Amino acid sequence: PVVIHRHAYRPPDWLVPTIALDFALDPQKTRVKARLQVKRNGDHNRPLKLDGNNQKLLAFSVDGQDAQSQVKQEKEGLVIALGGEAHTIETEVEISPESNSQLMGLYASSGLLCTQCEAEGFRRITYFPDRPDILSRYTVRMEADEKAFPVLLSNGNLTLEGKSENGRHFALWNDPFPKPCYLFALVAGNLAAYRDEFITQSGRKVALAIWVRPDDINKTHHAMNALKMAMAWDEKVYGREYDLDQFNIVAVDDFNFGAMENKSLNIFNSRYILADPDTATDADYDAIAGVVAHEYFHNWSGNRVTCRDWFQLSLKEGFTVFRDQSFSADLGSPAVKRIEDVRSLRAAQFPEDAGPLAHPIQPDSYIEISNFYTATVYNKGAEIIRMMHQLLGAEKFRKGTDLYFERHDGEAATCENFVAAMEEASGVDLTDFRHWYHQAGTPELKASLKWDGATKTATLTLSQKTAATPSQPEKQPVVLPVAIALIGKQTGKNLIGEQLLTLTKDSESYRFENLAEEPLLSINRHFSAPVTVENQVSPEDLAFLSANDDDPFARYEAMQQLMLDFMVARVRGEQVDPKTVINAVEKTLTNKDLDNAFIAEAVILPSENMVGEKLDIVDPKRIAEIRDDLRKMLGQTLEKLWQQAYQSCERPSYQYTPEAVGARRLKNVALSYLAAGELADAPSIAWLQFEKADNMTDRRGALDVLVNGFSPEREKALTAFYERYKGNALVIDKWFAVQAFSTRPDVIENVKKLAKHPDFTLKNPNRARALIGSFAHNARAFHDLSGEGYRFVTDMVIALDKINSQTAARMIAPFGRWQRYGSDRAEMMQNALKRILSTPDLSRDVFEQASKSLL
Ligand code: HT7
Ligand code: ZN
Repeated sequence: PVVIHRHAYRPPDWLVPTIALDFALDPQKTRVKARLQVKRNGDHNRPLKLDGNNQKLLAFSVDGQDAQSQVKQEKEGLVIALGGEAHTIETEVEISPESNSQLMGLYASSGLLCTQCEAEGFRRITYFPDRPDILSRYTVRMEADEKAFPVLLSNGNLTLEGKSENGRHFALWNDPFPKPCYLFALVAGNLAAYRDEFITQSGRKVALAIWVRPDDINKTHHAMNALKMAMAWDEKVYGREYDLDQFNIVAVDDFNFGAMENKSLNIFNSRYILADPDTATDADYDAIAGVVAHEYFHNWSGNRVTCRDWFQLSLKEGFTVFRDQSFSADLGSPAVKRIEDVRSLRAAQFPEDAGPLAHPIQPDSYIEISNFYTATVYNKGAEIIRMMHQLLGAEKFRKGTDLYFERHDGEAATCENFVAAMEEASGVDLTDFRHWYHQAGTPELKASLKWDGATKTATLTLSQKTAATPSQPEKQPVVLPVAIALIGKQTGKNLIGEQLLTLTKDSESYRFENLAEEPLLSINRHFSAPVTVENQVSPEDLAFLSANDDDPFARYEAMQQLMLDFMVARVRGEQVDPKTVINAVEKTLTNKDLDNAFIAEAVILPSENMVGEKLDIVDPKRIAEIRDDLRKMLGQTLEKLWQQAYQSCERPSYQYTPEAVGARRLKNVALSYLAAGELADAPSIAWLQFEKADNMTDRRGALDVLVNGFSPEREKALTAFYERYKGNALVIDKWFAVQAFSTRPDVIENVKKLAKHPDFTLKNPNRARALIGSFAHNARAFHDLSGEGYRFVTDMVIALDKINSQTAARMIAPFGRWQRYGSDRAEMMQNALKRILSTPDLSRDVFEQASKSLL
């Protein structure tokens, strides 16, 4: 397979200032006519190359003359020599949306026709130079059967619609903003709109519509509210106003990703739009608001200023994730939001950075760009923007983004353009900071604090080290903004306020004088740098910090560290006393100054994977036993407190307010501890909650607990849940996922049975992820020594690759961590990868992930 290198970038030989598309839509056979105005870019005599695959070429002409005999058809496109400076190229192709199971290009989903073009889907619709640095003005004509496809949408403004022959109708759309082809979109189908409007800061009225299946119209209100809040927030915080008269969102059931920011026509996986209390959990509500905001924010960070090439992906994605995270933080509790974001960074990105698929946020090369829509490019990318925000301060950061948007509006830009704008607007030198863009791996930050009682002076030594990653054996020090405080060991007072230390070298020392008392170190407050911290602190001091640190995130961290150290010591066979952990949990649970949402986050144990990351050789079974043991101990010892918490969080009826969401969160955490304590009445409490729940958070919380046990209530609840929601795909996804995540030893047999359930299909990515993706992240089951877990996921990846290679490729990463396991498991994991690689006609996507995972 061809490897694309970052340094091989060359400007395009030909530009395409305008394109007119004409679609004769039909699920089986769609005809696409395209008229491209092409313009030579620079002084050269190279031919015009048009990317294209999966389509039948019916006609090709240059300047109105048939040129089928001159055009060279290659495997991945067309090549034609052109004599002049500007020409008109016309093509006609036939494509089949219905047989497009890859869900890239134009495809059918539950009776709709829709497109997905990022990253390289446009070439599956028509022949075109499919690269993001070619910006074109689009006019689109679409025609379809009026009964089957009454709604016809594309980017920009609707300029004309009307009837044509044979029960067909048409619509004409015109997008005034030049855009790369990955932002092109079209939707046709029987859709209903939930409408609203937004008045921009300059007084322009924007018509908003969320298009869904008519039955789902009442599930769109939350998404619409989120959209309006996001529009107002972007004006207030970034000065960015919406630029067209319409903004449309469409929800589709079959989608490879979360959503897509096509200019003025965002297309969403329906799981990130549809919500009502009966079917969506509080976590779903949060995710919907976050993704709606994310896609909307792309209108500036991604669309008005786009990416020059796909190595710049983090330019739009890292920045936009930072923007959506800040939006959600402003909407609710910033501390809880930060905890959630850091938890997912640690769960998804840290392992990626520590394994064979590690890459910088600007990768050096790729085989298939779809494999680089990763936690690194997105979430580590966001952390890197966040660090710039800290180093510059909010005001200069805003000056930097203003300059960036102004300077590059209407352009395809680079990450370097962004950093340069930040640097220029702020006057802060970011030379060394740029290493973050090209260096993979999570830095380890070592901290040691020495106290001199005689002089009342503390000396803090910070040092950093980044372990080697594939193809990067040597690492340079990176710029680390480390927020610290010193907390008095007696009084619990913050002795120095918060200080931002900027570590730029391998190691540096800092002195703090005239301290009133011996201090404890509060480090990497609010997770100021995306690092792991190595800091020898006793369990007693961690417990003290967990109760006294004035930064809520640091309190959470101290608690997590305390629990993690305990579990790691137990896995290593050390005799450690759980008393300090139990007391710290008790103190947090009974602290009246803390809100429920925070308490819930703080008392959840670090995941099994987090424990595994601390060990040289991972034994998932032993880790699970130790973690279960601690949960049981906490459940039993603090039974009364869990019961109190549970009762105090009960509410007479469902409300969607931050207070009510926090209460439900703590209530369900308390329930899970009661169940972990194996208390005789836990299943009946859970069943009662399940039965009388007036919302999905409580129903799902009860099911999560029951599914791990052997009580008769388990089967009752699973059956009742299925019967209640059959036909509702998004909820049935939960039913599959809950079972795939079960901690019961028979989970593998059950999952294999579920793969044969009439509702299971590999064709729908949400369903495939719900069962296989969830199971592959159920460490104790996936890594079962029988090898059955590996075998099952391997079979599924091979089968899924034929249908949807992008989705299949995303399931390979867990195998790539084989080096971390004992030889018995490692060998089976390697064999699984080899079996995948020996499959005939493997996709580029799966080949890249599996071959890199074996190294
Ligand atoms: N920018 C969007 C990326 C995306 C995507 C990428 C590969 C394959 C399918 C896809 N669907 C959407 C999502 C976002 O970050 O907003
Ligand atoms: Zn994005």
